[in-house]
Amino acid sequence: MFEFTMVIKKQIRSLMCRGRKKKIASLVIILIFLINAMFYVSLELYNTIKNRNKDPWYKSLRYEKDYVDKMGMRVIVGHYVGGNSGGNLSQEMINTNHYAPIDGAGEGGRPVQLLQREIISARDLYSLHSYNIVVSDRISINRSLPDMRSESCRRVEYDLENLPTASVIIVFHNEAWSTLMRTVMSVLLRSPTVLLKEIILVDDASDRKYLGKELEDAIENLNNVKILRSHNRTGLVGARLMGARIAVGDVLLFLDAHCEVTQGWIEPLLERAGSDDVFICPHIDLLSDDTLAYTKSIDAHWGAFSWRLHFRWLMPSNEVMINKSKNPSKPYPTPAMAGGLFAVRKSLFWRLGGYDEGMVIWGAENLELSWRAWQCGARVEITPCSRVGHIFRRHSPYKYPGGVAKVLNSNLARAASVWMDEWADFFFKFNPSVAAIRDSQSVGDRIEIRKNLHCKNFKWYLENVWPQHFFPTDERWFGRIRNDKGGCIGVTAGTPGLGGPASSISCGSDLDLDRLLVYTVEGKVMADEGLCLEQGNGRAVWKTCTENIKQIWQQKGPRLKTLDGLCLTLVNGDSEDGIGDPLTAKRCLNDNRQIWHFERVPWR
Ligand code: LR7
Ligand code: MN
Repeated sequence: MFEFTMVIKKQIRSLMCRGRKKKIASLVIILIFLINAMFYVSLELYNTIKNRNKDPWYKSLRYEKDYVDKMGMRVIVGHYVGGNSGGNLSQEMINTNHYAPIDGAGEGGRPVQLLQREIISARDLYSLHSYNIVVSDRISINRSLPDMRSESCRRVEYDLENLPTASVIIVFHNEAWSTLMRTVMSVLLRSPTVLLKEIILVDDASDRKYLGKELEDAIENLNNVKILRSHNRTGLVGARLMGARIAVGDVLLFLDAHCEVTQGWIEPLLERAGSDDVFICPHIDLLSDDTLAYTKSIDAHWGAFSWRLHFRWLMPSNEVMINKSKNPSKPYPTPAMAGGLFAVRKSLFWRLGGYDEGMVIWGAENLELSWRAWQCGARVEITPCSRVGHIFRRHSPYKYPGGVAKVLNSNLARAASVWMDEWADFFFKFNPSVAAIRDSQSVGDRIEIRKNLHCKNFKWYLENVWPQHFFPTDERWFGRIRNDKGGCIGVTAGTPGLGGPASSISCGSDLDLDRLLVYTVEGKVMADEGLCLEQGNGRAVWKTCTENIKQIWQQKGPRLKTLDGLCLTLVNGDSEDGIGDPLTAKRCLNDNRQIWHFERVPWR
């Protein structure tokens, strides 16, 4: 009996031992796996942390100008660097559609993050479109987006039966397949069928293979989606006109080819466009060029332009802000539109002269259209209730035949010479490269339109549509303000649109816009981009022009005095010649650092 139990015990022990060995073996395997996983995770973590404080990877690419404006909003870069359209990528890479959606990626407008190793190929492909194509290709063309409207906008009810119908026109040149199709699908998914007559795609001579038959196959089964092709590269104006000519809807509704519309986007546009005297724009939100995340853009903004005629988003006038807070769902006026996204009754579009067909490729047509609208009896407005996302790009991915400067300058020259009167002289005087090609542009037919429509002049436009403008006028002083010690008041190169500390800078030549200032009757010292000299805490600063009394500098003899009696002073800094020294407001003394010489420069 005892023997027997011993044997059993022994067997159990050996069984257990065998079990233990196995257990140990599996434990070792698990441990090896865990160590490996931990190593991988910490490597990823290390990389993320290492990169967190660094600029995102695409910052290493070349851009010409800052593209964030004073409100921290992305703006269109006025002077694009023409793209290299893919540089040394293979033809196969450039011409193939790599759309391969991953379940859930980017849904709800959320960002898509890539792994460290994927970023490398994304970076190589970035130059193709100037946005992250790898990310775009992972997001479903039918992705969901949240309702971006404010409470008050959601409450507005529309009588769909009585709204005019829309022809949505989307022009493109070498757009990515996924962004183009996502634009189309977002319109189809979020527009009531009774309102959407058709979507017209206009291909502006793209040479990417996937935009041929593959695109046609993709839209074949979609209702009312057509495609037109321009065989020569005409530019966005020519392409939009092609679409507009065949449109059958009551309203023309233009979109760029990398947009996504959100819930309820079309009703407010059509309701307002029905009135026949307005070009109505949606509120434009941001689609990240890196992650394609949908983010709301700042609530109150309107469009205008700098002395160099670069489009800018600015803070609307006080009057508009007050009206907006009383009536948050109402459309509000804007001096200029960004250009890509707007609706207009077809009859009004043609009555006011369509577009200037002499404008090639890209640029300035948005200002021309805005001036023409306002000056010829119509309006340009933004409705806060229609929200559309757009991918803002830092530089242009496509080629500019003849060079980007020539293209943009010739378009600007056309717009300015037809609509800006004395301010065209101002623009040409300080932009000699544009003036040089002014005479090569024939704009007779456009001037004819202005005459026939009995349009108002540019002075009327500035005074009535944009009274807060920062351009010189006959009532305003214009020139350089030089300190007795040397150096002039000016915005230091590199001061961001948000403003920054003010110092004196070298005085430059008479044609140097960076040194030239407007001094207004009420005492504001204005520079280009709508920056005003403001009495700060300790140091004078450049800030967006507002009603703030700290922006008033009264001219008392050779001094500039704040309302509390302090004198604008060039602080004694490190310099010999006064250049680079900070500006501040100080107790008035007998000091030539408080003496300013006003050197007038004719503004036109
Ligand atoms: O030769 C061309 N042919 C084209 O068909 C050049 C461009 N295009 C297409 C292009 O594929 C795109 O769909 O035209 C559309 C606009 O070109 P983008 O996206 O390169 O322009 P953008 O968004 O940088 O620039 C803005 O300013 C332009 C000035 O000409 C146009 O008015 C754009 O429509 C306009 N975009 C917007 O207003 C979107 C909101 C941006 C803001 C703020
Ligand atoms: Mn665009």
